Amino acid sequence: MAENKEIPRQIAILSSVSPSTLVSEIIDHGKDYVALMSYYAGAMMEVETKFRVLNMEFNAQFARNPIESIKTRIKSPASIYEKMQRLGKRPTVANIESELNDVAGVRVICSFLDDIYRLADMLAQQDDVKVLRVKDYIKNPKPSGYRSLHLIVEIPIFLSSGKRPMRVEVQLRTIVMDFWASLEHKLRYKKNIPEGQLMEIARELSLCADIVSRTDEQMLSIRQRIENAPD
Ligand code: 0O2
Repeated sequence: MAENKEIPRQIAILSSVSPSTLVSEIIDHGKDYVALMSYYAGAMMEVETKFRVLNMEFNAQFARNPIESIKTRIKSPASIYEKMQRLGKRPTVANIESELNDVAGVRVICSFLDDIYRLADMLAQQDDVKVLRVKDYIKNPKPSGYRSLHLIVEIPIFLSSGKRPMRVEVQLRTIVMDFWASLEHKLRYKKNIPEGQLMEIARELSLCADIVSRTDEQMLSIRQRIENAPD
């Protein structure tokens, strides 16, 4: 996500692609590509609406919002092209749909740690949602320190020609996890960090992730103590 902050990297990627290859892909498949992206946008909107409905219902029941904010994005053509190259696949419309799970992305920023799992369960229980994969980077953080719960879900969209299942990547994280990931993402794409400092910076970022993660646990514990206090 945050595609707009990656413009220099995307330009670099595009300039490394043979212009004739790229142009011929776009000319031959441009209309199909645009149609596919519109299907992903539809699926992304469906998933976003599901979370907004859950947030509203939760608020009515418990007088608090489990969701702080929701961000959505469609992967940019340059990022799609880069990922297809990394996978060693031609970036045809059919290959993009079969190989990539994260063309449509929905990021749900939650207030508390337990909200993440509650919302993920509530989404998974809906009978038009199929959970294809779960990656729990909260229980198993990445070496960088990155924490979030990732789900790949399949959801139908209804077109004039009928029903079409589409895949969407959902990332659920707390405000604290999002704060860390956003800053780390910005730092990671700074190209001018001397090689010698990279290891040290990575180690410090990972330590920061541990510290902010403890804040999440403490905030949850404080909320639970307040909820359980006698009126
Ligand atoms: P963007 O711009 O964020 O969308 P997969 O193809 O899903 O099997 P992949 O792509 O390696 O495998 O998925 P992974 O690592 O489970 O999740 C990828 C996404 O998670 C990234 O998207 C980031 O959004 C986020 N992410 C993963 N690791 C880190 C990390 O160390 N730091 C930060 N800040 N974010 C991370 P992309 O592809 O980078 O693009």
